[in-house]
Amino acid sequence: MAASDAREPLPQFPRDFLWGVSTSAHQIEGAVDERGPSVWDAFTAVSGRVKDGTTAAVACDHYHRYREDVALVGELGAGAYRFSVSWPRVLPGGSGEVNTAGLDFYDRLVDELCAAGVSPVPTLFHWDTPLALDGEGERESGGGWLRRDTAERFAEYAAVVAGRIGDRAKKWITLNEPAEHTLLGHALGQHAPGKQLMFDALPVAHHQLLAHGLAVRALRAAGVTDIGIANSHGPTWPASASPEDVQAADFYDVLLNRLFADPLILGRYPDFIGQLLSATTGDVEADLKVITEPIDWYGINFYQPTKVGAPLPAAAGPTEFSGLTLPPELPFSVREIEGRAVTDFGWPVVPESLTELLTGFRDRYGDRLPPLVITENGCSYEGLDDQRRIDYLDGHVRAVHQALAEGVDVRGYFVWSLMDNFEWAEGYRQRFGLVHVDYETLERTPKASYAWLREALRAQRA
Ligand code: IFM
Repeated sequence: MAASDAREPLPQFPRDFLWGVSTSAHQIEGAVDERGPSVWDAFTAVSGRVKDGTTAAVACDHYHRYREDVALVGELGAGAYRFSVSWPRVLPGGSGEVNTAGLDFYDRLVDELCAAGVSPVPTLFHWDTPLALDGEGERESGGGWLRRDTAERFAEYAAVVAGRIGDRAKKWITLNEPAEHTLLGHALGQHAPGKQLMFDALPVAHHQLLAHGLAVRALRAAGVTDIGIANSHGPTWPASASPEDVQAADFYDVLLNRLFADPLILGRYPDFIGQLLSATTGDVEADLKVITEPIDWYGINFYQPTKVGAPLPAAAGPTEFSGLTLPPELPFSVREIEGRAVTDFGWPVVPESLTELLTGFRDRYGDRLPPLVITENGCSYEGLDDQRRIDYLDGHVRAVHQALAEGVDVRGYFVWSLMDNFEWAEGYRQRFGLVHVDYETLERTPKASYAWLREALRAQRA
């Protein structure tokens, strides 16, 4: 008997708990010639930026194979499918003229999901900013999300998409992981658009938050009533009790856990962030009124906790963390969490830290905290008989249940990802899917974890 067969059945969740699977446009759609270019197309065209030298030009070819993929979601028994809409597919120039064929694609996708009994959950932005908005000539000097009016263009785009699929898609997400897009894409330059602005990247965070608030208004004006945002979070553990390590961990906690959550939930930035922003961007206080436009729930993408210590001596050089290269001038250093299994990405597997995160959010934000939804959780492992993915998911689902038992209002859980896909700067090296994709033939093959989840969801419905 395989180890997974012997495990205890998962505890029963509330009947209306939402179970889903997630993907994003740039990572799966392909069909690059049938949309406008995004910052990711420009970024991946430069040799050396993606570790295996690939691009997402074809990816999983989901644009042409979406029926097969929706059938896989339906057979899995998931109640919801979280996908992202490609802004440059809908508006190739970022604003203005709509690409009707692109909008038609999402229309067909939503119809197909509804016919399969799966709720469509669109995310409006998952990092693929139209290149036209970023501005080739402005790479270092202020295009894209460094510009305030990108937030206004985003709200116009939100209205266009909601006008077409808002009648059938009920649950919406404005942005995915704006922290990663700010820090990896604009501060460190290891994601698109490849800007290395360090702390001068902060306006990118503010403009994404402003875009979120304006999009919430646009969605509500289009009749959408169920809106959230997906932010990545994880407990931050100081490497020791020394004041230097605690201070460094606090700093990291602000960047990962509070930079976006505080303004969204409390209507204010963490202290030093607010001061830095006021010096570089417009009327922050007025914008915060837009940013705190009420949302119906708050999405958390969770993968791992992080142990953080004081910066290492500069002579130690750059350090590797989660596939990133961290420069020594950062005011913190990431340390190894010892004694835990790691995924193929090297990420430590610590399921109980998800309970810690969720109860910590409840403690930090109290009555101001909207209901929570786990909008992403998953792991990269090779192989079709992926018992380690089953272990990971089993442990994390139990951790969510424990948070429920401790009184945290969690309403849903989405696995990242339905299928293997283009994992950004890693290329196709990290496989996060419940379904294996052969990138030569594009054949889809459900893994052992898919069968496990199908049975788990069946048991939840029983
Ligand atoms: O693949 C990504 C996704 O696009 C955003 N959240 C984390 C995932 C795994 O790295």
